[in-house]
Amino acid sequence: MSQRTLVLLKPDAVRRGLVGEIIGRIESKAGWTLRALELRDLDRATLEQHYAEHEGRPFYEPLMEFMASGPSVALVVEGERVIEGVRALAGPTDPIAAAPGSIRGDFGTIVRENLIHASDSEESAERELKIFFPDFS
Ligand code: D4T
Repeated sequence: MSQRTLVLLKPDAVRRGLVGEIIGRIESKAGWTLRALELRDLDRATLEQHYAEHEGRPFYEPLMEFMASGPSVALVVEGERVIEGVRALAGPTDPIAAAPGSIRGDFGTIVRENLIHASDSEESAERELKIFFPDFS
């Protein structure tokens, strides 16, 4: 089942020069293709839409500040079961709990600075692709 997912390489990934490494892991999966890719500063309005479910939580404001602290890379990736697959490559939210071999497990230590976002369901992917790539069809 071919799908599309929204992937963000967060400001820590860009600052630390890990963009090539992370995109390389995604590109290496057979049959997955990059359909859009852009380095961009994420503005408050975009971040509010993206993280609406977390509004009011204690980590919300620090998360928003972090996500606006430098450019991110936004990508659309397409391929077989890519939604579940990129989440598996990323590993769980807490990088210390993430298995070695996963992106967060190999490179992260702090929950907030966990390097990558990837849509977690078909519904999320549809919603998030509209936020970040409204003109993409
Ligand atoms: P994203 O959405 O960025 O791909 O992360 P996850 O899907 O893995 O996790 P999430 O939605 O629960 O969290 C979104 C974002 O908030 C940061 N965060 C999360 C944080 O700083 N403190 C916390 O306690 C939690 C739960 C990390 C990712």
